[in-house]
Amino acid sequence: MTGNITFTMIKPDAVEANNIGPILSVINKAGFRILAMKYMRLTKEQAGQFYAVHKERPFYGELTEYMSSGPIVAAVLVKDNAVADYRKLIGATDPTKAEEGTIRKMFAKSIAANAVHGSDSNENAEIESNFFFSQLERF
Ligand code: 3AN
Repeated sequence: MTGNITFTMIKPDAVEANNIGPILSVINKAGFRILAMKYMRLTKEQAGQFYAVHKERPFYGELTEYMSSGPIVAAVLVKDNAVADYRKLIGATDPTKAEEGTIRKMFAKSIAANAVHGSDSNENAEIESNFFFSQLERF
């Protein structure tokens, strides 16, 4: 394996809109390799654990409610400079501010239902990947 890892989720709004395939296609075409992947639904408690860094933010309740409202796809991606390149590919948190061609511009519905998650640092990419995947689930 060469390159760095980042962690992503395809969020409930994008799953509901049948956009798993189109989003994975954009990810692969941008040069990311899928190291691990699963389709699952988080409980509200698990979503709360995952987003614990945002506990004090006013949108924490809404965020954990939303992230547990339906199934998600969780995946670990590999590429050189994975974290920064993936943040660029997904675009701004607020889809109205996301650049043309980014995943959020193409698929996100709102700032809360913004289609995908992407790690914001190498350290968080490790923590988030370890939250979802064991070594036996990485290829
Ligand atoms: P990003 O996902 O771009 O790293 P963060 O880390 O600031 O953005 O926020 C984490 C998640 O919290 C976002 N993906 C979004 O779903 C949600 N979120 C962020 N800001 C808001 C907001 N103002 N209102 C509702 N949800 C928000």
